[in-house]
Formats: sequence, C-alpha cells, structure tokens
Amino acid sequence: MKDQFEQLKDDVIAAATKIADRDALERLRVEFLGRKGKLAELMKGMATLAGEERKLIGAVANEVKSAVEAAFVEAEKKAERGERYERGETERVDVTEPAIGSRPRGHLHPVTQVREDLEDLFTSMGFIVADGPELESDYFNFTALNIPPTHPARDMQDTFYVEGAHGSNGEVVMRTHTSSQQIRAMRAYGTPLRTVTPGRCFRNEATDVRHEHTFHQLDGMVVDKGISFAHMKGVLGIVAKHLYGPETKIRLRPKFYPFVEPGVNGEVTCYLCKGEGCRLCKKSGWLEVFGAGMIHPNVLREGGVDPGVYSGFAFGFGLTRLVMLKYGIDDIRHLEGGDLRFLNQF
Ligand code: FA5
Repeated sequence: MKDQFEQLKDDVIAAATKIADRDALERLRVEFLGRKGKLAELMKGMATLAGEERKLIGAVANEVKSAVEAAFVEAEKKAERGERYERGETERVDVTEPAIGSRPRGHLHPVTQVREDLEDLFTSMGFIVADGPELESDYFNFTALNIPPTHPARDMQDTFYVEGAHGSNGEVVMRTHTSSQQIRAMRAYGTPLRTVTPGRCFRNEATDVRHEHTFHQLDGMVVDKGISFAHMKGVLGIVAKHLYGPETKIRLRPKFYPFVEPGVNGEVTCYLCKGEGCRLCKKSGWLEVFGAGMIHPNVLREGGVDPGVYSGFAFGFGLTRLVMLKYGIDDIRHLEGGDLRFLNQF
C-alpha cells in the first residue's frame, strides 16, 4: 500500500509540473485530491489495515498529501506567471497617452507671454532681469528719482499710499512704475550695468479703455562710461522691430520726466497701417509705447554712481499696452479681469 501511495505522489507531481494553465490544474486537483479523488480512494483502503500498519501507512499518506499540495502551489504560481506573460504579449500600454479624465491644461497669460519674450530679447543683449517690491517706499518710488515730496511731478503718477505698513505712516506706496527699481539696481550691482525690471504697477486712476489702476511695465537701464542718446535710440529701435516687425521705426519727442534729462516720449510706426494713419493710431501713423531718457545726474548720484564718470539711459515700456497693440485688444480692463472666455483666446 505504501508503494501505491508513493506511485500516486510521483504521478501527481509529474502531471502537475507539466500543466501551464489554471483550469487544467484545477481538474487535476479534483481528480487526485477531491473528496472522491484517487487519494481519498486509496485512503479508504486503510480501514482494513491492522493498528501498527495503519499508523505507518497513515504517516505515509499525510506525507504524500503535503508533497502533492506543495506541488500544486508551485504549479499554480507557474500558471499565473505564464498567463501574465501571455497578457503582456498581446496587450500594449502606451505610456504617452493622456490620462483618462485629465484636467484641461492652462496656459500663460498674454502679458506673461509678451513679458517672457522681451526678457529673452533683453538677456540676449546682455541685460539682467531684476525684480523689486510692489509695496515700495516713497523714497525709491519718488524721492530718489528726483521727485521730492512737494514736487508737482508727483501728480503725474497719483498712487495708493499705504498707511501703517511696516510701521510707516504714509511713506509706503504701491509702486507707480517699475522705475522704482533703478536706484536699488545701481546700488546692488554697481557699474557697468544693464538691467530690465518687468512688473506690476498701480495708480489711482479713473479707469477707461486705456487706463487701469493695475497694469504692467517693463523698465530698463544701461549705465557705463560713454553711454549716449544714440545707444538709447539703437536699443529701443531693436525692441520696436522685434515687437512689430523689421520695417518699424521709432520716433522720440521731448517729454518731461524728473528722473531723466533729456526725456522723451517714444512712439513706433503703427504696425497696423505701417505709418499710413488708421483708426488704431488715430490717423497719426504712430503709437506711443514708452517713456525714456538719459538718466539724470541726481539719480545716478543717489544710486552711488559718479555722473562725472558714468552716464546712462533708462526706459519704461507700458507692457500691458504692448500686449493690447500686439493682439488688437480694445479695452485694457479685459487683461486684469480674469474672465476665461477672454483669456482662453491666447
Ligand atoms: C513712467 O512710468 C516712467 N517710469 C517711464 C520712464 C522710465 C521714463 C525711464 C523715462 C525713463 P509713464 O507714466 O509715461 O512713465 O508710463 C509709461 C507707460 O506705462 C505709458 O506709456 C503707458 O504705456 C503705461 N501706463 C501708464 N499709466 C497706465 C495706466 N494707468 N494703465 C495702463 N498703462 C499705463
């Protein structure tokens, strides 16, 4: 009887190791280990055995049963691996496919797009891109730029005075222009200096289609020995051509800014009518896009630069206006309004 058990064990293990799918394995299990299976059949025969022999064969039967069960576990693992392998052969996963139900992707605000484009242009000309605080001291925004407290030029840029900020009493303002960074840049980096500062500005405006209380500017300055008005015109011409095409010309007309001398109002040929005169440029052929000038000696001095040795020019573009002109936007208020129906067009 012991031999019969051993034979059964060998048969089951041999059969199980050959099987590679789980259904066939299950059939084999029922055939050998089921309640009416071959092992159960064999064990029934044990009832006829005498005490000692029954014990001995009982031990053999248990051994056979465990060995057979272990063989089934192994066979089952193998079958599972085989199925997984087969699945891998037929199913392909495209990991580059967008996830199902993924959120729609956002995009950059049009002001950010133009700002980044100009930052690239200026860095290609050796400028560094600087940053400065929006909540600014009255000193950096006005006084250090040659606009003393009682000067009427302050009325050109009426702003929001912030009482109590940093323990101040009205000496802190929301910056009215990014020129507030000029003194900070000269003090931080010294000479020679080429820097641009894009950023948000704030003015106490009665808003209309061309004026917002919150808008963007891009200020810039170059300070070195021998810097002249011609350098300024050259750089501003490059910017105008970059923005509005190679045929674009610039026109500089005198304008008073306390922090430059001489100061100019900068216009470019209207990109729509190429200077012929149209609705956009109000028949003039020119579009006003920046203020600029040679940096006033008082400002250089305030920045720690000797005006007897160094000279420089500064300019300030109305970045929001550049965006309006580039995309033909007829009302500046759309740009800060946050309406996605508008923003999704860019
Ligand atoms: C200035 O702010 C000077 N800091 C520019 C400057 C820099 C001159 C360096 C000389 C040297 P102005 O106030 O003109 O200048 O503003 C510059 C540009 O900002 C304007 O041409 C206009 O395009 C834009 N701007 C001014 N006020 C507003 C406003 N309320 N809404 C939208 N854009 C504005």
